[in-house]
Amino acid sequence: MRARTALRSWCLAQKSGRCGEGLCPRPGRGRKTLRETSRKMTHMVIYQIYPRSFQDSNDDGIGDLPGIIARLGHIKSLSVDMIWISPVFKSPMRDFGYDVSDYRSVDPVFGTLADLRRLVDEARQLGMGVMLDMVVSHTSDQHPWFEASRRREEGKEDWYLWADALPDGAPPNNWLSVFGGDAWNWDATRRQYYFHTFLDSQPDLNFHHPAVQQQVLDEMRYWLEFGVAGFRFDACNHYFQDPLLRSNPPAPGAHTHALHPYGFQQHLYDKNRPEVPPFLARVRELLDRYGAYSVAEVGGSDAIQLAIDYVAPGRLHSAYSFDLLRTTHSATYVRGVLERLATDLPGPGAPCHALSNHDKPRVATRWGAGREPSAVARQMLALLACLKGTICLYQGEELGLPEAEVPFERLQDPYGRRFWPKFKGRDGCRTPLPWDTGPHGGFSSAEPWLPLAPTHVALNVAAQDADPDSVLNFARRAFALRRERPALHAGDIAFDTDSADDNARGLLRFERHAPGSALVCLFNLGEEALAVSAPPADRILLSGAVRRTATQALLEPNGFMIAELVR
Ligand SMILES: [Ca+2]
Repeated sequence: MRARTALRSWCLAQKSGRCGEGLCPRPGRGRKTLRETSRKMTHMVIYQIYPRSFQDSNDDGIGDLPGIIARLGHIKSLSVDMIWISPVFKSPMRDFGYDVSDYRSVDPVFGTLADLRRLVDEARQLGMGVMLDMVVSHTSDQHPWFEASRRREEGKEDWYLWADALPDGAPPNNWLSVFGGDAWNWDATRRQYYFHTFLDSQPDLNFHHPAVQQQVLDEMRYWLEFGVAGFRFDACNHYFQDPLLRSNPPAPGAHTHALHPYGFQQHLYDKNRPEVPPFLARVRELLDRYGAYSVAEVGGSDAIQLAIDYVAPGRLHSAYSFDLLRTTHSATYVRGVLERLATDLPGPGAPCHALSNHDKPRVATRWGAGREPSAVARQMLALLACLKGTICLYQGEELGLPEAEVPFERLQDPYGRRFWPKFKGRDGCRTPLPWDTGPHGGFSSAEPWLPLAPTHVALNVAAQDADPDSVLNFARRAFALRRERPALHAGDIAFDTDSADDNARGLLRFERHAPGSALVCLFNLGEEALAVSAPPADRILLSGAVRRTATQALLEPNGFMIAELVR
């Protein structure tokens, strides 16, 4: 029933020329194309761009929209369906765009609305959609809505979470900020505290207010009319807080290992609230009018369950947790995450898998155990290419970039500056991309906002493009294989029920099945070489770090093999 509703809505969008999904190879060919698109929404390949560090076009040391346009061919070469751009809205950049002061304009550092228009159009011509990063859990404190609210302007008094001080002047409860310290900041104008999950310059919107919900939906509608293909929803599980402002209970034992006191609490009341899913249903209703796509970011403990809730029927298309973005990567652990998603998320929504992003250390280092980053990267790219659901590739992952070391004096991330050196922040995965051997790796002729990592220079795109055996060309082959093989992009996933021993040895093994086709996918995530039975050579579709004997294949650490299954 839902698919039929979406079908009609999408066709209406086509008729009115408002189709913004950007994937239709022949706009106007209606229903068949929609069915193909709807199916594809369960297995997208998304490429995430952190625009400040992708490509600078005007030599101010900061990446921008014209820079992205100039490099669309690079993205297209990776069989990408969707481009997710981290925020380019107007912002004072306290959190580098994740603090929006105007949702309907492009920050001048990134370019103009016309540049974004051209990016959307040119990406669409290449068969790719452009997704914007909707950061609506909070705004910048420079957003006119917050300025009106702190003045108690009629109608906007309650658009944010305001609370009186306790008689002794303390904040109303024990809620803390993810970025450290109290989550309550005193506003001298209004003589009240306001709540902020992140920086004190990022006040949280009060989603309990009907006008706030409507306004947020209107901001989305603006961009859907503009023609974007969908949204990534930042901090999706932080939209609502307990209206009674109850204090969180302690998390037993966490005070011995959590980075800072935010981790000492069970976050029962300041996030993950039950009002989120009904709001997401309203979002989905809007998205379906435009055939638009959605991915939620879900953090915190048991984020997998939240992700499952957020992509239940009638809610969002997809969601990613941070469960594969942690340091832990044993075969037993990875299997547990994948199997739970496969079992508990039956569809029509799909999980989104990311191994790297702009918030976490690059996987080639994080899961590398000190090994050669390019070997780790190849295995991780092959793993991504084999996963059921949507996959998300972060800029530079296709080059096998290791995490960059950024010295404290060049650190930009406020989160890292606060907890240095125990926690070095997020700049190590945000450094500029190396494009060639020119100044600053061809990123910019000016000193970049973050330094280009010396370890990245030799891994530049031009050099890898010219080398058939490079990580980049491997990534192109891996994602082309995923696109060509229905078992890999749309098939079912199956794990052996009796493979716990294999998992304990470090072997992650699963099968992908589509009508008439079955593939086996093997990854050695352990520290020792592992022997597996060898399929005939002509059945192997992709492999790396494998030694063959007559009857066996030896998977070295970081070894992998994708082969047609012989029954
Ligand atoms: Ca620039």
